[in-house]
Amino acid sequence: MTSQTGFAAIAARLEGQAIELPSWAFGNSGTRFKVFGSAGTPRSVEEKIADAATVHRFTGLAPKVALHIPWDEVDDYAALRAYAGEQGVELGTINSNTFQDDDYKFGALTHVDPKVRQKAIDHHFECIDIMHATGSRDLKIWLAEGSNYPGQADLRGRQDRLAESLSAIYDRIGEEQRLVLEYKFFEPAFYHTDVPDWGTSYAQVSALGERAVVCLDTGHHAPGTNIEFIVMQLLRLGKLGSFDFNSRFYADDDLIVGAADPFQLFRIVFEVIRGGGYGPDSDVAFMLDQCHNVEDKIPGQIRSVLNVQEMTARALLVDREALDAAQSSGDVLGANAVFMDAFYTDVRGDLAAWREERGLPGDPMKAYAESGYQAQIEAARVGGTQLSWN
Ligand code: PSV
Ligand code: MN
Repeated sequence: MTSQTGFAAIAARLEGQAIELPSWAFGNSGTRFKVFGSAGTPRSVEEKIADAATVHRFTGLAPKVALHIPWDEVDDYAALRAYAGEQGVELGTINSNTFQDDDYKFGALTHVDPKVRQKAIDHHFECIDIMHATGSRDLKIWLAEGSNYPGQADLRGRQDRLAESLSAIYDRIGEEQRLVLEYKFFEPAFYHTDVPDWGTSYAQVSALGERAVVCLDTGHHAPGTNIEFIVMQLLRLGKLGSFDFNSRFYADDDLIVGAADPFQLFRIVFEVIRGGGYGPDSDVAFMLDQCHNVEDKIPGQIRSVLNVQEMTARALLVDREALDAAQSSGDVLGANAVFMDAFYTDVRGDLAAWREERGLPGDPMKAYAESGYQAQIEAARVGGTQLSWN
C-alpha cells in the first residue's frame, strides 16, 4: 500500500471536528451605538436552537449550542434538551451572567458585600442545576469586574474574594463537569480587570483543582499579543479548557473567526494540534463567541465554522518531519517555508469533495442561500419580540 500524501493523508483527522455555537449569535446584536433588528431573528430559545441546528445540517461541524443564563432561561430545561435533540443538536456550555444586574455595579464574585457575593454564587449554583438538566459539561464564567480609577478598589482584596467565591462554585460542580474561567484584559472596567489575562485565570483555576480550566477568547488580548504562545503554554500546563473564537481589528469586536487575520487562526490551530488539543482524545472545546451585527446570522455562523475547518486542514498539512528537521538543524528559512507552504495551500476544493463524500453540501454557503430557509424564517417569524442581549 502506498502511503498517502497531501490532503488525503490528513482527511481522516477532520472527521468528528466539532465547533460549539453560541445561542446569542442568532439574536440581534450591535454596538453601544445601535442594535439593528433583522427579519427572521429568533423570538424564543427554541428558534435560536433551530437556527443553530441549521448551521449543523449544512456543515456537519456544529453539533452543540451553548446557552447563556438568563438570556436563554426557560421553565423546563429537560424539555429544551429534548427539543434540541429533535433538531439534531445537543445543548453545550452554560454561560453565567453577572454583568446585567444593578447589584453588580461594583463587582459580583469580588464584591465587598458578602450578600452580593452570595447572590452571584447562587446564580452559578442555578447554572449548575441547569447543567444537570441540559447534560452540559462546562460552566463558563466571564466576569465584567474591575475598576475604572486608580485607588478605587483594593486589587488584592478583590482577588482574594474571587478565589473564595470560585471555590464555593467549584465545590458544587459535578464529577463530570468543569468550571471554565475566561479572561479579558479590559472592558467594561478600564483601569483594572479582576481576571485580565491567562496568568490570572491559570492561577485561580489551578488553586481550585483538576476540573477547573481556562477559556481563551481570541478577542480578549492586547493588539500584537502572541496568542498561539498562550495556547502552547496552557496546553503544556494541562489547563486549556476551551476557546471562544472570533476576530478583532481593534478590541473585543466579536467578528467572524478567521476574517481579520486568517494567518493568526492558522498559527493558533497549529499550536493546538502540536500540543495535543485537537482530536478525539482532547477535552479542549472549540466554541464561537461572536455577534453578527450587520450580516445575516446563520450564514455568518456557517462561514465561521468553515473558516475553522479550513484552517484546521491547513494546519494538519504542516509537514512535521520536515519542520522538525529544519528546526533542529537551525535552518531558519527552511522551517519557515515548511510552515508557510501549509498555510498557503488552498484546501477548498478538497474540502468540498470531502463534504460531498459525507452527504454534506460541497459549498454550504451556497447551499444555505439556495435552501429557502432564510425566506422561510423571515416569513414565519413575524410578531413577538426579537431576542437580543437581554
Ligand atoms: C464579553 O466580552 C463576552 O463576549 C465574553 O467573551 C463572554 O464569553 C461572552 O460575552 C458571553 O458572556
Ligand atoms: Mn468570550
